[in-house]
Amino acid sequence: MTESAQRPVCRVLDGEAVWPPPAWIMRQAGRYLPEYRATRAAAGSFLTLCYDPALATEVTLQPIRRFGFDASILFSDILVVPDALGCEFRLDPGEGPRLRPVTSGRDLDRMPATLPLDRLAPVFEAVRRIRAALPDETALLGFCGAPWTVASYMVAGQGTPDQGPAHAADRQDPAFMAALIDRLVEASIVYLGAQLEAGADAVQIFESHAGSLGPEAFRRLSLDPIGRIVAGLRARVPGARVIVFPRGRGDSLADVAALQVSAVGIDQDTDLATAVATLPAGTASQGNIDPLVLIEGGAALDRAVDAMLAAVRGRPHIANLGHGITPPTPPENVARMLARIRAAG
Ligand code: 1CP
Repeated sequence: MTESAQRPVCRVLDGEAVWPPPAWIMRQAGRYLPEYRATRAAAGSFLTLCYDPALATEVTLQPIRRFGFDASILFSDILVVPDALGCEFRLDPGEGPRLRPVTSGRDLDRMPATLPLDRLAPVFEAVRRIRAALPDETALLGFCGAPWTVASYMVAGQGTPDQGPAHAADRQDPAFMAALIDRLVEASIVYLGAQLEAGADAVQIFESHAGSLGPEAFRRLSLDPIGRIVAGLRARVPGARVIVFPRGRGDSLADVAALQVSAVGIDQDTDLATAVATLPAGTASQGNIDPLVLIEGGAALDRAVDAMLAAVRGRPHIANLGHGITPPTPPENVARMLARIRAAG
């Protein structure tokens, strides 16, 4: 049995410049894969996939079997946390996620004070099963959404282009927004801690909607709460490896690194060489190939891979996209990208 610390992704997260860099891609289990679409159709609903340990294990392993990525990410969603808090997450065909909105202190009072872990037991069971089924050298990543990103869905009851409803709630009732964020900080510590205890090697915190926050709000609603999650998690699970992905915040990566994270995720709108120069030597980077170039494939993809490799040579890096893979991506382009990374001399 390989020790967790020997898995290449873990070595990078522990600060080692592994070469060629290990690779996985965000949303690697998903609609671009015919086997995912088939399993989802048979399951009937997205939430069944999330809450049935056998099905969650199956779809998590599909991209590992097909491509042999260096990391596997638990198949679930950031919105299972609000679901467990009573917000009734739904994803109907052809629509985005829907939740029962939480817009006031009174709504918060109706929510359980602490995250009901029994409701999420199938997720932890999936983590145990995935770890048991994975190749020894493949790392297993757990995840959650950062408080601001999750709060933006909870306040609106759905996805929004600019997180307008959450910004309005923060302006009109900052005490409510602070209390909602605090609740999510506590829930995230407990949730990620349980994923690590079930066998995840590391966790990623997705701050997908960091880009719409101004500097003051970014510090208050994103950086500070994420910092409290990292510290709280390490108090519970010493040495916990944490990747933070502050999408749209290429200007603030050093501030994110200062939260003592293991790695900072970098989106495709950020110049990789410039970004990594702002990180401490021991803080790993992750990213940042453009998902659109992965759709295109061919020579354009080869150039993007080479540019990524050139920007991170000599430092701890995990090869990835700058955001999630999208449904029109030909799976053979993923294989081409991985082969080129692995051939890097
Ligand atoms: O089959 C389908 O139609 C479901 C599409 C889908 C999938 C495949 C959703 C609904 N969630 C997921 C899985 C998922 N979501 C994973 C699985 C692991 C993997 O990466 O393979 C992860 C990590 C997430 C995380 C997630 N969910 C984020 C953060 C990352 C990101 O992409 O920015 C966000 C913002 C969500 C919310 C969500 N869930 C689903 C969708 C389509 C969305 C975004 C919708 C929106 O904002 O309108």
